[in-house]
Amino acid sequence: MILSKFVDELPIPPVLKPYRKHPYHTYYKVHMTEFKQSLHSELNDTTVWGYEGRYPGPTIEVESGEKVFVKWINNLPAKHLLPVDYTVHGAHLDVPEVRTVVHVHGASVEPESDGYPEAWFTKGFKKVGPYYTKKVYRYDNCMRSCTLWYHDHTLGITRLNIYAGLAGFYLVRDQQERLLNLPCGSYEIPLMIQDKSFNKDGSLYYPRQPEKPVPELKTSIVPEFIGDTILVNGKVWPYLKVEPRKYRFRLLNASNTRFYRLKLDSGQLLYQIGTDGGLMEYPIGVKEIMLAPAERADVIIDFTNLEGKNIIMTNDAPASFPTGDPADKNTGTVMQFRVTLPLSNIDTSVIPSYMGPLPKIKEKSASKIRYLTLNDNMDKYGREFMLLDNKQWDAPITENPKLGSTEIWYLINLTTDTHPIHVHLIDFQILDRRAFDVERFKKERVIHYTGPSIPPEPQERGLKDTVRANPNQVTRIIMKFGPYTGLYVWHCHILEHEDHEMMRPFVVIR
Ligand SMILES: [Cu+2]
Repeated sequence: MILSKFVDELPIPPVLKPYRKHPYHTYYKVHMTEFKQSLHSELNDTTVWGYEGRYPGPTIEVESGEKVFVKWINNLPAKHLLPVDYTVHGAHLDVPEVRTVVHVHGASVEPESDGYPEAWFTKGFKKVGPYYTKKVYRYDNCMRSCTLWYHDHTLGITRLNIYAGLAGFYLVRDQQERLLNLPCGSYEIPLMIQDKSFNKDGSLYYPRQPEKPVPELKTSIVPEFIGDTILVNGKVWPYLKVEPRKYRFRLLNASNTRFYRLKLDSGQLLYQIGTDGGLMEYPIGVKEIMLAPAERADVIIDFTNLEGKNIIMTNDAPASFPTGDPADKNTGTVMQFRVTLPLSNIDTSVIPSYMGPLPKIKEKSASKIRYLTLNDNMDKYGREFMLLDNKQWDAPITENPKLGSTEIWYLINLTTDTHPIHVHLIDFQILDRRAFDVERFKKERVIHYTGPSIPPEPQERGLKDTVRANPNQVTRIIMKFGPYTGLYVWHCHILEHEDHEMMRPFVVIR
């Protein structure tokens, strides 16, 4: 079933209103529920899960330094919307089927409020996971202005909870950003890009078995999920009417597995001004933007003098990445911009020539180097799965950085996939990527480089919390751990990998 393109208008999630606002803190309540929503006008309404009755959830906007408290409330039904595999870690039959815990991706928060995968809770907080500590999360928002997102992070069912709709934007603002005179108000729009597949009746399709089924299981996790339909802000192939002027878009890949290489079919440039962790030093004009799951790009698109034009945002990344099938005319199409609105005011916003300093972390400031492999392995059902440092989720903690210390992590990818590796709590900088001899490494456990050190791409030269670790390469990242101590996680953000052991705890120690 192929749906028509550009028949529905792009929805823009509303900004969430606080439950209470005090001079020194703000308090929100966010309910998770099941409901029906129209994802395309040719499709029956789809049962989804969402925050505050909508998918994607409302956008949470905070000021840098604002103390924010959020009570995340699970009002979901007891039965999951999607097929649960009870054999993956944390999802066994000894726990309730529907569990939630919320993580603000990219935020620096105390460990009790980070949404630890085993800190889950059920409806009414009736049952809670072993690491659950409290109902109301606290966010100090000590970051600079940046594009973050909140989403579910429950052990063993993250892929299903996010696919069901549990995701939304979380924007941090600050004075530095305001002084830049970027496009704002109705000219600043978040774009959450996802792929899904649908059954004929309009319900969400998520596979019950991999291509090579596991006969002894009714439901088995799949190694990847590749949808045949692209949605932006919860609408299939939407259009957006724009004025002939500059717009700022917060691009987010919130897909389970799919990567996007985004372009405009007009051939015009996208002006990237920010990465995962906020504004870059200088804007860069780029023809295409690569986004792995969970990566963000803050871009300005200039529609000036394009009155009457229709511009399509396209995607040409293969799925899975990088060796999977090429995008087709459906998955190669993301959304359409229609320059049909009259200019309501003179556009005085700018693409700044300089956004502000972003000091590089020096390699010699690192006190610890960690060599961490990305492996594939086989589980007891004969399913291929991916591991970090060849260890499963339950293995003893091995990454234990000291508070305030700087570390360099060598991500040594021995698999054939690109894995978007996400580290909680901190932002990092990418040092370089370098080709190496994988077979020799497997035999001798020594890195033999086969190519020169490749600096990060221009679009990655900013603060990052998710990095593409490509096959046959060592990807090096550098970061300073703090300001909190305690238990966090790092993981692959391909959700099917994350749920199937490609996640590890780490602890920041005093
Ligand atoms: Cu992965």
